Amino acid sequence: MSADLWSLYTLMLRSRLLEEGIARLWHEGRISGEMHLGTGEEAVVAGVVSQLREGDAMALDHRGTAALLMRGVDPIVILRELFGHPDGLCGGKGGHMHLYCKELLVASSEIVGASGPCAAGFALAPPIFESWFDRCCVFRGSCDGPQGMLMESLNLASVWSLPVVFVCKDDGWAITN
Ligand SMILES: Cc1ncc(C[n+]2csc(CCOP(=O)(O)OP(=O)(O)O)c2C)c(N)n1
Repeated sequence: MSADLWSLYTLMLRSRLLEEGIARLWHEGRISGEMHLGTGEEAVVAGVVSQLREGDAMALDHRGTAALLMRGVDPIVILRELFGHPDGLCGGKGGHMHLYCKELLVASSEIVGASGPCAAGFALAPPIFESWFDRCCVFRGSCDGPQGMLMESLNLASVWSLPVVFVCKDDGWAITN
């Protein structure tokens, strides 16, 4: 994917418009449960996702909608998922915090810090599954630092030279909405 300024801006704008639509639907009570959006984080996500190649994996946190959209997932399929529709991205069972896409090698988790072990797992997979993917990037928030599993993932990634890029979206907050 080209990383020129217009294509980066397009990724960011599409994501913002989709998430503003999701926010409206959620405030109208048409999407159940909590809602965690990536509004304001579009730039860092676009910058990283635009550098991914085919075969790269992504491990996402509880604000994964933007990364999935930018990676190429159909926004309608994302919306269907949030509505709990069987034709949604995860059969309507994942909701907004447990989005995954097998074809694009993307997995997410609401558990703060859990994207670290997920990414290390992606990175350890190739010897087992024979070049299943090339590299992995992991998005994490700013409050998962004290999470043991994140520290262990960073440690393993370092000592085993795993092909993982850890991206901290530091918004200065640790808040759920
Ligand atoms: C292990 C764990 N502890 C607590 C929570 C509840 N929780 C959900 S989001 C959140 C804050 C996350 O902050 P940060 O990682 O900075 O991301 P932000 O929401 O600010 O984007 C917390 C504590 C959780 N999901 N998982």
